[in-house]
Amino acid sequence: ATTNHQIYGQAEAFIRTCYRELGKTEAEADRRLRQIGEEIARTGTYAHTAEELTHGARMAWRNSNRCIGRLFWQTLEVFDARGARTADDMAQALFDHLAYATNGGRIRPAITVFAPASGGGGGASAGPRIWNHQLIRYAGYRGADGRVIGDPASLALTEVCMRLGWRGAGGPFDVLPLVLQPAGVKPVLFDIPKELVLEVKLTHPTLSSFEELGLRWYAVPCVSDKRLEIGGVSYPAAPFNGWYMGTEIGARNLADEYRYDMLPDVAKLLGLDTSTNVSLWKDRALVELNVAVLHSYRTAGVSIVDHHTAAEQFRRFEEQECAAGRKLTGDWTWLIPPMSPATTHMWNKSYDPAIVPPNFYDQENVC
Ligand code: HEM
Ligand code: NRG
Repeated sequence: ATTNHQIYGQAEAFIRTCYRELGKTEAEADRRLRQIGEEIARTGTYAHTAEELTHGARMAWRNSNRCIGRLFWQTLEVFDARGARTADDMAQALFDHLAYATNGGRIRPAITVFAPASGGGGGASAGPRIWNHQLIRYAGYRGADGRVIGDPASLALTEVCMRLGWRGAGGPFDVLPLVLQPAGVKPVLFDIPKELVLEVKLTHPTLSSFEELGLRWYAVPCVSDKRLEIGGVSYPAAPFNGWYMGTEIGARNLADEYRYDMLPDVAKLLGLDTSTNVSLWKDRALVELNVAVLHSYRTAGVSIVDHHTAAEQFRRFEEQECAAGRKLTGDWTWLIPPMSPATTHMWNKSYDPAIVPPNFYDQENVC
């Protein structure tokens, strides 16, 4: 359990930095901290102003050590959904988020922040939770023969959804429903309206038979199972999105043996010799699959970044942070892309893995 003293200490560190970055005076920070001190003494916690919430969420993105996309941290749109009480309120806020973020394919980074958890005074609450890993993700079903149809990463959540009454079509790309749990009550399922789920069918710029693989992916990656912590206050439901880096889809989701495992099929399409490692069939299939992902998103007018451009943008972020007098932190193992990592500048560097608040944290799965 966190003590009032600890919360105040974290609030103070946050408010001082936040107010300095926002160009406010020391006197304003002092005044606000007296108010926060009283509120914590009275209730065991405190509520952020809209301005603190917005800048705090942007700082959390800036501090996300695993994220190569941080150059754009100041453009994050922050939706304040702390007032959402029911599962219906939550669903509406998330539908609005998806519509804003998708924007017809010109994806806009955004976060929706639901009510905080509260440790203290007026009744402790673990806060609301979203059971989905991402707002949009494909179901995974285990067939009678033991093989998986769809995304094996979704097997557990798919089972939970079916136990709660959901019936999937049983295909490889069925979008899972939202599983939304307001504080202290049971979760409720919501199908996401089709018009809010933009998807891209995968084609290859020169191999016309590629589309026969029937591959597709969704436009908006929106991670919904992290806990956002700002100034000692925890927000267990705070889904955020940016756009994809192509390798996330082409080198992991569709390529990993424990995900869609498509490299053998792509290699066959390319006529490669899969009987020996030295043909480098996996590497060649990987390149063409990733070419197809980038080509398809571009052609469809859906925002996406290749890993070389993303690395250049991250280098500019490094320079920007240095110029702002802030220490850069990062997780090298996550920052390097899963294809051709040695072609990026990150390869030959090391990064300080310190965790600086505000930030996004792993939390226990609900299911
Ligand atoms: C992780 C790119 C926006 C926070 C990542 C990863 C990539 C990435 C490639 C590694 C994912 C993996 O290996 O599974 C991008 C791009 C963005 C973007 C291209 C475009 C704008 C954002 C935004 C936020 C954010 C808006 C938060 C406000 C994070 C966090 C992680 C992460 C917390 C770690 C996720 C985890 O632990 O699973 N990002 N990102 N990113 N990003 Fe970003
Ligand atoms: N690798 C995951 C998504 C993780 C977050 N990636 C982003 N985040 N691009 C996948 O679905 O492949 N973002 O906020 O843009």
